[in-house]
Amino acid sequence: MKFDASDGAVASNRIPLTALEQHRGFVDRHIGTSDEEQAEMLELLGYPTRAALIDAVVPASIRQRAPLALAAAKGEEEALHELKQLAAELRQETIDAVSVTGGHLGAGLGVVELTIALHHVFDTPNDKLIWDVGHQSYPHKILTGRRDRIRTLRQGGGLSGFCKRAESEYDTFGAGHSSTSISAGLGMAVARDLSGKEHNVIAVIGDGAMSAGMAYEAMNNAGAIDSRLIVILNDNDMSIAPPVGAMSAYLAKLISGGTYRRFRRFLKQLAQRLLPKNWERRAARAEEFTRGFWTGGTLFEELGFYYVGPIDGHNFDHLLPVLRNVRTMKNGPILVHVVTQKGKGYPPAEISADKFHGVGRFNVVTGAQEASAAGTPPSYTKVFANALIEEARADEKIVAITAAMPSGTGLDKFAEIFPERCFDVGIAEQHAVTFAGGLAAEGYKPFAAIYSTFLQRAYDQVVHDVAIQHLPVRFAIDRAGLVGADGPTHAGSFDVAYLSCLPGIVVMAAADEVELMHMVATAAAIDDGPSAFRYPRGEGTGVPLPKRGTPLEIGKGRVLREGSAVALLSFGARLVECLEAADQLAGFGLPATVADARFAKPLDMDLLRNLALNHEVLVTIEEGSTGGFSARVLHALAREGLLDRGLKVRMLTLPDRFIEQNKPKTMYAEAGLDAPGIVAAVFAALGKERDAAGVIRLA
Ligand SMILES: Cc1ncc(C[n+]2csc(CCOP(=O)(O)OP(=O)(O)O)c2C)c(N)n1
Repeated sequence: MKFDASDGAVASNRIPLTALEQHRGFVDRHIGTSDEEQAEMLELLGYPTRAALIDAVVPASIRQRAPLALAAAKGEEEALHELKQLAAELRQETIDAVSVTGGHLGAGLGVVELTIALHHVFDTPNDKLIWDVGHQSYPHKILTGRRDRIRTLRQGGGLSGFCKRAESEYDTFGAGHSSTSISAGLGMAVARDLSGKEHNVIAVIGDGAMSAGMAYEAMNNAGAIDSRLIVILNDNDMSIAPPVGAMSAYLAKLISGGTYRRFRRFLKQLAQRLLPKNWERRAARAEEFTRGFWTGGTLFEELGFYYVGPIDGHNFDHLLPVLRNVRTMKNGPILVHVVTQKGKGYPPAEISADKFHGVGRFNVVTGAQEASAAGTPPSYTKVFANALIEEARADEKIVAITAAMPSGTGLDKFAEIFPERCFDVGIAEQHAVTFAGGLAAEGYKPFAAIYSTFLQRAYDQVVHDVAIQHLPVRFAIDRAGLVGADGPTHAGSFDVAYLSCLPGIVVMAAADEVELMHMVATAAAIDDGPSAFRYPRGEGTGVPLPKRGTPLEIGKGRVLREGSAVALLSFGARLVECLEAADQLAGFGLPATVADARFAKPLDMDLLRNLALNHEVLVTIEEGSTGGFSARVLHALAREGLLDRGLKVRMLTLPDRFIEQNKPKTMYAEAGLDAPGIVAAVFAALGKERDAAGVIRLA
């Protein structure tokens, strides 16, 4: 089989992945070589060419250090060798799978050895292993019975891109949002103690996730409860972007301190000279060693944790003895500080700025990701960033805040131009909102750019620190509505419901990218209370963009098309579907008015009156849950008596269930929020149905 670098068809996934030069040389040499030549070269480069261990391995066999049936007869050295071979294969399989599905790559590559070591040492799933966020869990999924489905990752009907209890007994706690693992682990540890059981609970949390308040709340509580809980701090010195804050500096200090270097030197000597070749014995010595050797980690020790580390998370000689050691320790919470490299073993990831945190489909050989087609409209995120930059040029009080998502929110672009006016606060949405409140209290104009789903975490801060005090914090809410492959944990379903019930807030949704620009300008101009504007993931509609947005009249919608029978009232980016539905309805002799509400709060009462009084049917459409825009419309109609004349109202919202990952178009179709869904709702309101041939008949 051959690599074809031109079309990205990868005929074999067995690439040596130890160094960039090696990788490049390999690519050059492999174009046009025969299968035999390739096999020879792989052998020479040290890539495992023996029977694939990964084909047969399950956690139990990893634990026996005997992934191959015959391995029981082999020595310890051989077993360790097999774990290393397994690591190479697992890394390879992860790269190959993500090249097909897209998803989170760098984080998983960084924990390949750690994943194997954890399943090797602990009795999973009896011992409970919890992955924080879950974006690094692909190698874990491959090892725990899901290898055959790994190329369905993040696809409709496929494996989730995060840990999910319904998916496997090895996924002990669902995640997607960060920094929950220690709390969940502590709950499980206490449940174990209450029920008189003995198993281990292990939470793996990244240094980025360690920047969130929840992690400290959990550690503080764990120290007080003193239950036996193992926390593995996976420190790769990266969040999605480089980590920020004092904790990251503290961890760097621990790693650069003498302990880490001394320990590495000790183990190296142990491995090379001091002891016989038997690694079990070496490991046993290291176990003893761990008990008294480490110092440092004072912060964690003050919180009540027994601190172990830092240790090299890519070296089984280091990982296995330490994990064995902590497995047998009977005292309270333990924190094992493991140092890893994000993107480890895949040169294109290792050298990229974000270590391939999240990638689209890519060519395994070159690492090149699929580019969007030429002429694709800019993303809403990009339009937001550019619009905010323009506003900030005109008003020096404008500042921007992100909670560890500089590239995801587009604020990396803002920071390039206004480094002093852009703040990455870490994975700390609650703090981000109150921090913005403080800035607003002092006369600045903060834009807190936070995804809809992550803003959920900061709800009390929105209510208590911003809304009650009428502080003009502007919430730029990206990823509004269904988001596709990331699935229900990341869907932006609830923000309209949870924001528009707050007194004094202005809530907007952009129908297209020009509207988004206007809403950025509107929010900049609102200086007497909080405001929010939401916009979806992905590309805009391609409308021509002005240089700068124009502030909108607060609480005023717009009518795009007039019709006499039906009114379609859209809030947000389903407007395109409404226009298409109106076309279809016109074909059935049902002329429709199409309006864009722009504001869920305050509502445009003139517009509502007009729609309610002059149409037989009113359909509202939004990319959000019940209790949001439509609920407010219905409430207002009822209050004004506008329902009393028999107006037929239908409210199209997301259904009352979590929608699983798929292509956004499919998800919206499933939710009935596309043009056919809108047309069907109109027919249903009129008591008509469309038959299979598309002919309308009375129901
Ligand atoms: C509450 C919340 N905010 C933001 C995110 C987006 N997010 C996903 S992974 C990640 C970085 C995590 O860094 P770290 O824990 O160090 O793991 P790494 O990816 O470096 O392995 C962020 C910010 C999230 N999942 N949850």
